[in-house]
Amino acid sequence: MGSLLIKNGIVVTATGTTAADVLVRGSRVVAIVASADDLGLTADRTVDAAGRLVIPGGVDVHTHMELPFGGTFAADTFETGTRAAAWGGTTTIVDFAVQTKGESAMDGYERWMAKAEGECAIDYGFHMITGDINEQTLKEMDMLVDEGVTSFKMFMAYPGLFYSDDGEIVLAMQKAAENGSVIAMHAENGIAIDVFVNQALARGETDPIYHGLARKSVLEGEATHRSIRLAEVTGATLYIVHLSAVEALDEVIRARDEGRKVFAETCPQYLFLDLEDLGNGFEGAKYVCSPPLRDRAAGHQRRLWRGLQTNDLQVVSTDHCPFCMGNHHTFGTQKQLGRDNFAAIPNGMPGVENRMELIFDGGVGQGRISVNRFVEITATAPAKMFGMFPQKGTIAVGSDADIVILGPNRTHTISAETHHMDVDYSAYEGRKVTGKVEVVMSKGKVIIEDGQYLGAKGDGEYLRRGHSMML
Ligand code: DUC
Ligand code: ZN
Ligand code: ZN
Repeated sequence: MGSLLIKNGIVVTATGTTAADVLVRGSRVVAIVASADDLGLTADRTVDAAGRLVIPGGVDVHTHMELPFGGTFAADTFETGTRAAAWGGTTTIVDFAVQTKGESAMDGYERWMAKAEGECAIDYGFHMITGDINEQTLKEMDMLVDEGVTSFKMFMAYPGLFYSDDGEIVLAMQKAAENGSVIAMHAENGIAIDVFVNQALARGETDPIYHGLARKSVLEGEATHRSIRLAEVTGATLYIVHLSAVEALDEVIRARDEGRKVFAETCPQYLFLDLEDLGNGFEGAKYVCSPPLRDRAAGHQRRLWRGLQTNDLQVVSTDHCPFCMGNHHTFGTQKQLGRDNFAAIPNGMPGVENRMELIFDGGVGQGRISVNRFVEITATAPAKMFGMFPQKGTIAVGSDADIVILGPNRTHTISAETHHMDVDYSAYEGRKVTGKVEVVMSKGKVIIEDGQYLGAKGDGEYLRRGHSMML
């Protein structure tokens, strides 16, 4: 691969904004200078970024390509999902490998490695979902850290599926504290939630809206509190995934005020959508995910934005886990599985392609956060949190040339007609956003330009992650 010069743009990182030229040689950034011309720097190719922002490629640390769930699979494969991510300005994902009950964690990891190998458009890493905590799994957690899987997702929800009880969580947290990995927690009290779910169904309340009403925000707060205290007694570093509720945020704020190693992400769906989207009969199935969308009037959205402003929330990821409303060409019927029973609707929604533009528009465009904070929460902090910085998440000499050129004033409308995710609806259909990803570079290769995908499957490589740098 040759050299490439990005000229005349405004280079934005988490810490600064400068008019600068960026020189890329091979897969890395080799110089950031005020004027390449003045220094006589040339390259095989020049890209003019005049009037546009030059930002680090997005890092989405929460995706589920091909996740088996509720009798089907998430609709995007590693091929289609990572390509869609690239279209939206994301150049790194961390997906979730799954250990099922009775299976060895290493076997689960290898299965997921095989699914992704040679398929991805962008670089990818894995967290491990530990679905069966036992002596062997605890040993395998050390082996996985050596493989670059330095974070383990546990579920306080989904009894009978991914659920771990408090004792299992303590054992895994003790191991994580010992080997320096991070526990990523799905914090909803699934045992209590299932009681409300079953009571609703017994009353004949089968529509998607009841998914939102049964999974009470207090029960997210309770589980968040419990996981924080379990992390306290074990010394583990805790990362709360997909935080959606004020009650959970308040627990995170309290823990951070106490100086604890507690971090949290939220997702665009909790910042832009709400409980009302779950209404409108079965149309609401599009928005069934867990935790559920929350009541806007109760202030959840407003508080989440404030959490991002105050750094009580450090990351925005997507929890991209799409299921079709109709039949998926490979996996068949998806959301329809729950037509008469909201509990049977596969949980999840699409978003990997929309995150950067939504947060730029709703965050920077609406004056809620600076452009530097935008870069921080979408790229730099996730890369630091999960041991990929400074290779990923910034534009610096020596970093991978994962770079996005974004037109800050270009407006477009999000739609399933034009998106690239392999799913038949958009959760943001018709939403007009200002700020458009125009050029995307992955490790020095231009993969999106002039409305065309120029990459190939297999461009993306496995990322052996290190330890978290957020401690
Ligand atoms: N939540 C979802 O909405 N989908 C997949 C898993 C999860 O925790
Ligand atoms: Zn989850
Ligand atoms: Zn998830």
